[in-house]
Parts: sequence; C-alpha cells; structure tokens
Amino acid sequence: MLSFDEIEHRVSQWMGKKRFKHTLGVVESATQLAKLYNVDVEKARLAALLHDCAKEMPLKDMQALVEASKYEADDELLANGNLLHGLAGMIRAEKEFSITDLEVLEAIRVHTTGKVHMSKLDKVIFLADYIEPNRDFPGVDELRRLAEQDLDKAVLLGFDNTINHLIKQHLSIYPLTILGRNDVLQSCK
Ligand code: DGI
Ligand code: FE
Ligand code: FE
Ligand code: FE
Repeated sequence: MLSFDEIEHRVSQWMGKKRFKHTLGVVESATQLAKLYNVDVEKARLAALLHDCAKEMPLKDMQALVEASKYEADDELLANGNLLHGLAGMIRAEKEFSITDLEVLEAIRVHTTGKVHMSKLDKVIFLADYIEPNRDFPGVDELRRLAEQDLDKAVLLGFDNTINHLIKQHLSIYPLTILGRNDVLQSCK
C-alpha cells in the first residue's frame, strides 16, 4: 500500500493547482473535524485527499470508469460530472491505490450528494469540503462556527445552502440530496 505522501503526489498530478490546494484544505479541515467528533483521523485524511480525485476527468472517462466497474449509477448521476465524480473518485481510489476500507470509499462516494444515514466520517468529509480554508462564499463563516459546535446542524446547513444554490440557478436537485437533508434534519430534533 502506498503512503499518504505517495498518494498525495499522484493525486496532485490528476488536477490543477487550484483544486489541489482545495484538496489539501479539505485534508486540514477533515483532520480538525475528525479529532473534534472522534472520527478515525487517518480515514478522514485519506478520504479527504481522494474525495475529488476524479473531478477533472472528462465526463466520458468518468462514465467509462463506472461502466467498467461493479458499481451502478442512475441516469441522473451518469449525466452530470458534478454528481458523478464522487462515485468515479471512489472507483479510481479503489483501482489505483487498492483502497479497501469501505468507510473511506463510501465517504468519497457520497461527498457531493450526501445520502440517508450518513456515517460520522461521511459527514466530516461532506462538511470539510464545504468549510476548508480556501472556501469563500456568503455564509461560510457561520458554517465554520456551527461545524465546531454541532456536526448534524452544520451538515443540515450545508445541505440547505446547496439546495438553495441549486434552486436559485434553476438546476435539478438530486433526489438523494433531499432525502439526506430530511434525514439529518430528523437527527437535529
Ligand atoms: O467538488 P467540489 O467542487 O469541491 O464540491 P462538491 O463535490 O460538493 O460539488 C460539486 C458541484 O455539484 C457543485 O457545483 C454543486 C453541485 N451539486 C451538489 N449537489 C447537487 C449538485 N448538482 C445537482 N445538479 N444536484 C445536486 O443535488
Ligand atoms: Fe467534489
Ligand atoms: Fe471538493
Ligand atoms: Fe462539496
């Protein structure tokens, strides 16, 4: 198995400078959140490092990777790289680095859409992607504050931000994102 540094080097070659900087920011934020919420730090670091490893592949290549794998994707996921890069990244991580840890692979897979019954590791990666130090959007500071106080409430606010953003742009909302949002809302009560 490759070391973290070796994987980091390979991943850096799969993306532009800006996305690699984002990736290292997600590693940093995921490390902090993992410590705060008693999540395995090594798993969080590895999932964070790999979460966007397929993001800059052409959509056709992502689709080919998924279609050659044992994993299934619905048409909405397959048609949109913004949605598909989680699953494609998971498959790439498994294939290229022989990652077998199912918790790590799952956190990579669901980092964009979320899902129902997210694990604490899933939530840490989902949130770290949102609040890493290079992120700058209206509301990010409130999200950072909340992330230090309550993991579920912060994930809920992340979902709400994404859904609001998609609605404002008249984009479709992936159904699992709505189900994931409603599920974490229940956990907040
Ligand atoms: O890969 P990143 O840019 O770091 O961030 P991400 O993986 O969280 O999100 C990638 C893009 O996917 C972002 O522009 C918003 C979009 N997105 C997130 N959830 C949904 C979505 N797009 C659609 N159509 N539906 C969703 O539910
Ligand atoms: Fe992503
Ligand atoms: Fe990301
Ligand atoms: Fe994200």
